[in-house]
Amino acid sequence: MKMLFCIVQNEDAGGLVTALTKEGYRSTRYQSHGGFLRQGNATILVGAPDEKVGDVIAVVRRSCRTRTQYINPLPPMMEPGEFYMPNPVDVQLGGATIFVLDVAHFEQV
Ligand code: 2BA
Repeated sequence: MKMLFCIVQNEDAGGLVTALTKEGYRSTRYQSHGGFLRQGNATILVGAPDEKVGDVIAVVRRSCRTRTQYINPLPPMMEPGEFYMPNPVDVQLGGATIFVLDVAHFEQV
């Protein structure tokens, strides 16, 4: 058995959980935050048999899309009297970041 950690954008999380459920996969949704942008995203945990990992990833691929986000970089160190006009830079987000881990033991009691 494997555990998939799928980090996705909030906008895609609801649709992904719905699609997984429709395909017969159970999932758990966590609210999480990215370390770089410090913005909310969602982490979806999916426990699945080894042979279904590709299928789960296909569902994630169908449900999540890439978006561009514009951010203002931090201002540089400046001397008094200098003026800084930030130029927004674009950052590509997603579709999804997926980690697949081996599950040593699984049981429901
Ligand atoms: P964030 O850490 O907020 O990163 C958001 C986006 O910023 C990333 O999109 C990437 O395009 C960019 N980015 C991240 N770190 C960067 C850096 N050091 N330099 C330049 N650009 C950087 P994604 O790659 O699609 O990642 C989306 C979210 O997935 C991340 O949000 C983070 O929450 C998670 N993630 C991605 N890679 C991870 C990893 N290796 N370990 C744990 N979480 C990861």
